Amino acid sequence: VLTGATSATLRFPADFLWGAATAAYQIEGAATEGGRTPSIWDTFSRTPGRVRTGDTGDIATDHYHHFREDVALMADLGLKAYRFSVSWPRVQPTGRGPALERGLDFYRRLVDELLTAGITPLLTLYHWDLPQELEDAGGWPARDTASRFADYAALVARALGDRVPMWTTLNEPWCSAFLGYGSGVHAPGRTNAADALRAAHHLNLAHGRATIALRAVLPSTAQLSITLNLAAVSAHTTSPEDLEAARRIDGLANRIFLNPLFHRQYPDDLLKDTAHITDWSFVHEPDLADIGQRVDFLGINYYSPTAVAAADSSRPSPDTAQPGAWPGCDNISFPPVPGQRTAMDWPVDSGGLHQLLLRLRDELPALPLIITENGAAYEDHCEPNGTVHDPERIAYLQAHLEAVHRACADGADVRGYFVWSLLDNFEWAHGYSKRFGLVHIDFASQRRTPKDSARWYANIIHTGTLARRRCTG
Ligand code: GBH
Repeated sequence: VLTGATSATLRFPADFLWGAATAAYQIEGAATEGGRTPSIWDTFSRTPGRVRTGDTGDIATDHYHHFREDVALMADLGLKAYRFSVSWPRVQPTGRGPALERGLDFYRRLVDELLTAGITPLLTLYHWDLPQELEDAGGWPARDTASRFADYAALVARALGDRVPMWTTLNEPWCSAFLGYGSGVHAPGRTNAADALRAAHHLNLAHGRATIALRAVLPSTAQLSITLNLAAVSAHTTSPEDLEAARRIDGLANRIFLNPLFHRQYPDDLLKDTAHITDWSFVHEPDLADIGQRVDFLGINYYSPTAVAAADSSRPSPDTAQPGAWPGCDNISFPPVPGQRTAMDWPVDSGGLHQLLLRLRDELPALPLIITENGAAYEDHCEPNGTVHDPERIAYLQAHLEAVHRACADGADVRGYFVWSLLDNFEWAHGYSKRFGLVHIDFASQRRTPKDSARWYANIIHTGTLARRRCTG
């Protein structure tokens, strides 16, 4: 039971799962070692103009060679859990056929190291690195990719199922579908609204079929999940036009995943709003039963809120919205949310996280939740010895943990929280220019140095309490 220990501190349950997260392409490097083949992110990042300053994940934080040191860092911080992803092309290079045992061995060693350190592994099967061969065969808009993913899931489960207790199928399918095939800002960089919607469905199907495959292989105690980047949507005003705009964005960001996953149907309004783009004939009747498999928890990634308005020429142009990422929403805008911003230019507002958690409490009352990502990039200033004082990051994390605590007190069933990210890393289209880590990386020397925020987080984990911020008026 959640309590305020004193009026000045907030106590979390003793079994709360405190962790940090990473993803394979963002940290591993060793892009051509051990028989690994290119993923769509290798191809994309090697294409001039796609990633800021031409950065690639070829070396990244070289975690592939530094994983023992990185697990030791996690142990120093007292992490209870570590969320990482498996690189599909490292363990099944063509996306089909037998496993590459050398690739699986890397994850066997990593997991063994974690278990020895008393850290619970939370394994994500897909954090955006589709084998390039599967993209060449059609990628996520192709139905077959869902079957390929289920086979890959079974292959990883057979190798690691005896020692990984927590599994996530997909990380943020919204990004894979709508940034990968809609706005083209993420790999594979395609821009077609109908393909983006097809991709979303096939990602849902991939999740469902992989969940069936995992249940068949894993021990009955395994906990299965999917991670969504749900949008904390709010209408800019209560005008009917703004409310309508918010409904449409909610459909494309949230209900396109939540409804098939938990109610075995796509929302009628979404189908209607997008009927001029696609007839949705790629949804076959049995798909919905496959998609709606039971999961043991839902992972939520949250960074900032999403204000939505009907397009209005008197307002500044859309703020965070990626053109093309929202099929059929050309007359909708994202008015800037006032207040502080991170180095990503994302607004800071922990109220959105609280709002989202209460919505899930109301709509999916029996479902345990885990915050699988939350964190912020800031312009870190690194001293010559590697030290980084990052009070803004601490303030961001503090505010969001308070929001989680408040949501729990209000009845949301949140079981854990993972900071994005353990390490500074390859921030996708931004390359290495944005730093989200608790631990600073000197990319020239690969030296790791915990930032002030890492020490602060370690203390929270150690005490299980958060000192409430002084009210500064
Ligand atoms: C996560 O994505 C990723 O899982 C992680 O790998 C990444 O490093 C981390 O966050 C930090 O970026 O402008 O229309 O796209 C978060 C992706 C960012 C997607 C904000 C939605 C706003 C809407 N989200 N974005 S839009």
